[in-house]
Amino acid sequence: MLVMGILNITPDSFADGGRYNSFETAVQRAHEMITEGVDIIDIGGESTRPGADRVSEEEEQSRVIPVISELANTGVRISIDTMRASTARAAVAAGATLINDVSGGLADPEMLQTAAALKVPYIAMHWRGQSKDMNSLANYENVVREVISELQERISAAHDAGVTKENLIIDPGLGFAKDAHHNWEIIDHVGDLVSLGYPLLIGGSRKRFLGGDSPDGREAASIELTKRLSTSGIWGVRVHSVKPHKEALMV
Ligand code: PMM
Repeated sequence: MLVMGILNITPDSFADGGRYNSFETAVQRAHEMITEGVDIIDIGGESTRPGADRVSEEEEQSRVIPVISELANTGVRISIDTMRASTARAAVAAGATLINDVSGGLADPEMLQTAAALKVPYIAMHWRGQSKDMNSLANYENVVREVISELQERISAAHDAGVTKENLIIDPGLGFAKDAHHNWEIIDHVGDLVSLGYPLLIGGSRKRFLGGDSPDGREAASIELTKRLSTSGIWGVRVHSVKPHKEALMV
């Protein structure tokens, strides 16, 4: 199971906003993660915390591209966390080798074709709308069934656009248009998602449903979640701290 380390180069991400918000601190954090054995570094320049405003394409790219270029020669796998085809394209040109799209191709009509043309793995996350609106979209009769069927639509759309099966990874998007109960239902039925036959990524690290009174205060619960998922057949976890998750998986 892979450990994807989060590097949010944003002033306002919910767990680590502002912490790595300069070129120097971001590159330093990436080198720390490499030392700790990270498998993939997921670099994002736009916060997706509930209620967040969008940033411009120029602002997003000016945050992430210099850092990706700087890290390209380290050999570490870099994914670009973006909903924009143009940012995905620029990031892959700079050295990223995976695209992580929290909108699963819904936010930018050019994204799926772009991912197919770039021939890099593409992560399609379950998403129902922009961060500003997502809390009001958390309505389900059967969250597991609906997330699976909406992900199946994104899988079909990705294949129709030319993304190959080998290059497609899926993610149920914990916390995106989902309340705590929805997230736990998904975790309880993670096997149903694995059964879809695509590598599955789970990003629960430091999210509110884990309890605790601050993102940092959810660290122990985040590691417990990784341990719980470690026997479920998932492909990877997307986490803020690398070393404790690698150690938990080794045990
Ligand atoms: N969560 C966030 C951002 N990007 N990408 C994927 N694939 N899955 C997630 O669950 C996910 C994501 C929000 O968390 P952050 O603000 O801590 O990065």
